[in-house]
Amino acid sequence: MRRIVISIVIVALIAAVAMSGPTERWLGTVVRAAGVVNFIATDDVGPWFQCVGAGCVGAGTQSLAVVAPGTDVRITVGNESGTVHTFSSLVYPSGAAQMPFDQPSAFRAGSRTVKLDNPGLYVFVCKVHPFMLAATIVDDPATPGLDLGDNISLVNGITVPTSSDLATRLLRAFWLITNPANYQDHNPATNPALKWNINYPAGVPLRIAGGAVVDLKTTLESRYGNNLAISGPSTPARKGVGEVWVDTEYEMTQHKTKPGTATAVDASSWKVVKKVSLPEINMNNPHNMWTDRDQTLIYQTQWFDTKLTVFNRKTGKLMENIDVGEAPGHVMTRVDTDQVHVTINGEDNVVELSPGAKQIDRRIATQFPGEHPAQPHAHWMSHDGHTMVTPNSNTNDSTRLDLIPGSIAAKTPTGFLPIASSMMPDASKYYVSNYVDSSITCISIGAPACNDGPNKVATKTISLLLGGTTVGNYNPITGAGFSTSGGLPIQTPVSPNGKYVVTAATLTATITIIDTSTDALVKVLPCSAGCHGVNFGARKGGGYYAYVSSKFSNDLLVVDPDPNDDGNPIDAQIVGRVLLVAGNDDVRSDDTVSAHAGMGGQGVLAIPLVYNGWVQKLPNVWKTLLTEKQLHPIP
Ligand SMILES: [Cu+2]
Repeated sequence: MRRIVISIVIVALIAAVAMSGPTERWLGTVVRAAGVVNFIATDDVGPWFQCVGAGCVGAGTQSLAVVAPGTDVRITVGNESGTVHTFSSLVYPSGAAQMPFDQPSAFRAGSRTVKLDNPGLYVFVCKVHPFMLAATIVDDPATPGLDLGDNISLVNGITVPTSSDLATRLLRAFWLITNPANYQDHNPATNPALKWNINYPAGVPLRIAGGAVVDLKTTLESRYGNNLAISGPSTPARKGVGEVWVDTEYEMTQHKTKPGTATAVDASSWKVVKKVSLPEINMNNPHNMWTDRDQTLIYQTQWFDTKLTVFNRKTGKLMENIDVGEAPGHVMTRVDTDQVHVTINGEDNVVELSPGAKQIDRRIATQFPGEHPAQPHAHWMSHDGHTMVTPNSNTNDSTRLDLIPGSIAAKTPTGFLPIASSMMPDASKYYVSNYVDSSITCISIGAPACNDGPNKVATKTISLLLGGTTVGNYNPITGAGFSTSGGLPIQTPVSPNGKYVVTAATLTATITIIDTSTDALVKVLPCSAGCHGVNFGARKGGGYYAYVSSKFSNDLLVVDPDPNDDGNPIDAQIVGRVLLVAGNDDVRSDDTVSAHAGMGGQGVLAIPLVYNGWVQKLPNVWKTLLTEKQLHPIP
């Protein structure tokens, strides 16, 4: 009798498991938090917003929660991070209550909480460090599958069905970004098959537009494939001049707890020759670099800290480590004084430091009194050192600073989350990349200089994603044109001769090129996962290379933007791929790489500097390596 009862119980249990289906099996580990689900901000690669405790879902990411309607989502910034952050809506169910969520400024310590009432997908981003992501699915237990909702809205207003290509592209990007195991390894020594796989959780049913229930992994793999072939390294046929430095911001070394190294590539041999990790200061997320007039010092920002760091380019020796403010973003020098300018990305100003960054000379506000802090990211400086422009990631505008008096000359609206900028070599106009809007704003500095058909206009918005015919022609519903557009653009330098603008777009993993004579998008090239940084260096014998780094990849692309030197970038092409991994050759290094080798490519700096204003002030030893035209980039 007793045996029979046990048998019946076992049969009933087996039946229950069989009937529950994949949803409940996957959700078996999930606590549908009824109170609060917690994320903490970290400086660690992948789980930058790390989910902790009840409601977190271990699904190949540490940044996802599944909760019941009415659950609070809480972000805490504490000792796990060295700087300030925001926890801001990027995506939410269309029309959801309390959305979009944001803060007036980035914060250093404490918590912020928002209640999620409506079922659907919510993605939060740090507006200072926009690769920091957290996702929460609010699931109505009464419906089958995890509720993504019918439509999602981006914080800039774009609304698409959850069945659309854009919706699943964003899901794919979330799994890529938050798990370093999903990054692209282009090194045949560690990835002999040269395949790239994103590990999606299996058996996760999603309830999408119209109530259809689809499997997450099956849907993403049928739309975008998986275990895809990627390219190994290749050497450009023509040499470059000098060195190319890349912030391999995610590379871990043995004697540091914080990620990041600076990697130098010799532009003649195309080999990694130096890696600087500075374990003595636990260098934290080195993000962007510049050099002094002598091309001897490397100015290095620590984006998840408060320091500008200076080291000797030849020896790697630490020279200075100076407190400048929260989340120092980008750094450039002023050609007339050789002073150093750093954006304080977590705050409301830029700092001007003495040559060598031995002391802070001035602090210049990036907004008017009473306005929200601008939180400026990648600024640019003019050829004469008198003008600086900032993209203000917190206020959706750009500031032009007159550096002689240290005052604001103009503020101009941009698109959503402006992140990087660059200026024409004659300072006639400048360009700002708008991250969420996937566009570039052209802004005139004096007389109208932006081209709109036959007319000169004060400002112009150039879409990199939508509305184009042969390029910039993405259809967010069907996905057509994705690889010939630029989604989520970041660094965007103008070529030293002022002919074109090369932009790294991270969502599409593409490189877009704008012709400055028309201010139109003319060319799109493929990039690597997390395409991020661009800067120009000298091509040996004349012309330029654009060097392009990618965050979720360990390669540096060498782009020849104008192979026939006619000033028209329509023939631009990728001519080489350099591994940012230290090889077996002699590499000067101050620590041993322990994880994420060569990953996290962000700031790019080519030595010698080739931009108008800087190139004329190079030491003679560098000038002799350049052509007359390179030494005088504009007539
Ligand atoms: Cu942040």
